[in-house]
Amino acid sequence: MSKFVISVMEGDGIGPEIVKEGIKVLEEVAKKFNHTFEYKYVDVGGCSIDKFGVPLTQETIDTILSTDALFFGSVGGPKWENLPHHLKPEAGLLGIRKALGAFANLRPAKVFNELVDASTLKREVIEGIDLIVVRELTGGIYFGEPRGFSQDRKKAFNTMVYTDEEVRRIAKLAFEIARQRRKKLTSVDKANVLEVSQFWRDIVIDVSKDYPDVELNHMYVDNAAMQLVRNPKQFDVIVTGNIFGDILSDEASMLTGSIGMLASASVGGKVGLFEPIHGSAPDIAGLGIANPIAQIESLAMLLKYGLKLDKEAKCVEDAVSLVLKMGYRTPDIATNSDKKVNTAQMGDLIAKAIHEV
Ligand code: NAD
Ligand code: IPM
Ligand code: K
Ligand code: MN
Repeated sequence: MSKFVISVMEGDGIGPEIVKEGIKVLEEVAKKFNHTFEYKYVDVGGCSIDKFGVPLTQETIDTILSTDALFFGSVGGPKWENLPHHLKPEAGLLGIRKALGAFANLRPAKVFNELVDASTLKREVIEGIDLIVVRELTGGIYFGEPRGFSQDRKKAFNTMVYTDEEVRRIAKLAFEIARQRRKKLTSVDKANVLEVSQFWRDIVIDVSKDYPDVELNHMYVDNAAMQLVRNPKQFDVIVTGNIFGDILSDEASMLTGSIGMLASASVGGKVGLFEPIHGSAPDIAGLGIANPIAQIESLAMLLKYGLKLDKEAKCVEDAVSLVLKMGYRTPDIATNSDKKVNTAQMGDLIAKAIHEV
């Protein structure tokens, strides 16, 4: 029997609705495998602004740093949209990623056989897809200085900057991941236009010398966006910078049927952060229809990468598969013949399935 302390950040919009389902599933994992999970609830984003006036406090950072992993919902929404950038909910999320040093964001896109028809793409294009986007998460244009508006507001600017160390460490991690998969790495950049991308490419090539067993190719980001829908099966591991990874992973999510399916792990720092790639979905918040699977798959990543509990992680993944096989679907992934369920029902089914796989 082991005891773990998890920080839990429900957040805004659908965040609390789906994080609750994740905890429901984790409690069944605890029973099945005889673990104890202690939870420390924290606020980041809009909920933190409402309580403390800022999207992230030092106390929240310290609490998270004292735990074994961070299970994170989503932040943001129209209520806080007009705040200055450094006070927006999103700044809280960027702040916690940076504070943890979570420089690598792993976003796997795997197509469940049962959901092939839920995708907007043709069956033959997506059947059997298994790719992962490795997104650099604490550098690039998101964090580069200088940034801001000119005083007269006639100009605004951001800076895309990468250091040798930042590119090298994410490249190494991507090669390591590729080595354990199908040994194919695609580095995505815009080296035909941006110096920072040429720099990225040169370093990736340098790192590749230590990985002769991994096949490396380079792709411009505009072409990569096109190739992802034309022939996504050509990809195994994609490594790319912060903003390109943000965009390409939302695109990749639609291969799987819904953005409500795609989980992520932000690793490489002191404490891992595990969250779905989607946001707070203000358009469906409070309706109880959000798909909790991306959040629950993020829990599987927390168990695997955050706590090194491989069996437990696999059990959660298998439970999700089983419920999908049984034909249960939230509205975002439902086709006509499916058994339609809401958020809480989907959570209940997966929690029960933990004991059936
Ligand atoms: P979004 O990902 O919140 O929603 C995009 C669309 O996908 C919406 O139509 C939404 O209903 C749908 N969707 C998302 N998750 C779903 C789920 N689990 N089940 C069913 N449908 C789902 O992106 P957006 O609308 O561009 O952004 C809304 C807010 O979320 C913004 O404030 C944005 O900054 C924030 N955001 C936060 C994160 C994060 O916390 N990591 C990520 C992305 C966006
Ligand atoms: C994501 C989100 C965030 C990002 C925003 C909300 C800061 O889109 O997690 O993908 O751009 O990284
Ligand atoms: K999220
Ligand atoms: Mn995003």
